[in-house]
Amino acid sequence: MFDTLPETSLIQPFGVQLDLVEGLMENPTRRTERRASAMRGHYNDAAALEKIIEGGDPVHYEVLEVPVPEETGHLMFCISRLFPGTVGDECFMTKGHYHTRVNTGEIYLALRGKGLMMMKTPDGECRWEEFRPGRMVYVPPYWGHRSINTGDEPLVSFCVYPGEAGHNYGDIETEGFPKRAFIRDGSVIVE
Ligand code: PAN
Ligand code: ZN
Repeated sequence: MFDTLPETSLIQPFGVQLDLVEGLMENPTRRTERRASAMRGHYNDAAALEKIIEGGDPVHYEVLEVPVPEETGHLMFCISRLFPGTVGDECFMTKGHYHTRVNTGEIYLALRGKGLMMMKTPDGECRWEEFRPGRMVYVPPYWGHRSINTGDEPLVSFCVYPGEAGHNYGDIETEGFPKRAFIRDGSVIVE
């Protein structure tokens, strides 16, 4: 009945309840959290980050998932909740990554809060798109991506990406992104 697709596992269909008001996955089977201490090396003001770590090392963001096989044909999906705040005057953000399989894209649907999806290519081209509830952002293949919370409530987004994508954090750690987002005099500045 099917063409041969040897590397794709057959699993049972399932549904997952999302709370679109709070921006929560109600029954995730995996929760990954990153605390401030996981963000060393990413912010402009390293001393300000150390103060936040010394002050209790709060959760910076969390990722809620019901994992499926990380294989071609499957679609990974998750909800990420990035808390509001600044390190110095730089907005809280995720580490960011390229996909290990660089020719895989991703769809983000913003559910709650306000922010930016910052994207870059390996040769340094940089673009960003606004996140606000109901807005979808398409991250094309090859683009590294990082979420940034520019608001004062959690930035919640739902994302979907190919099962085989994988995450490459090392290259972003080395390269950084050409642009950052700051709050200055109450306004969001990207520079
Ligand atoms: C997302 C991200 C999630 C957390 O699921 O993994 O928002 O960001 P970091 O992975 O950069 O810590 C995604 O882009 N997956 O491919
Ligand atoms: Zn991704």
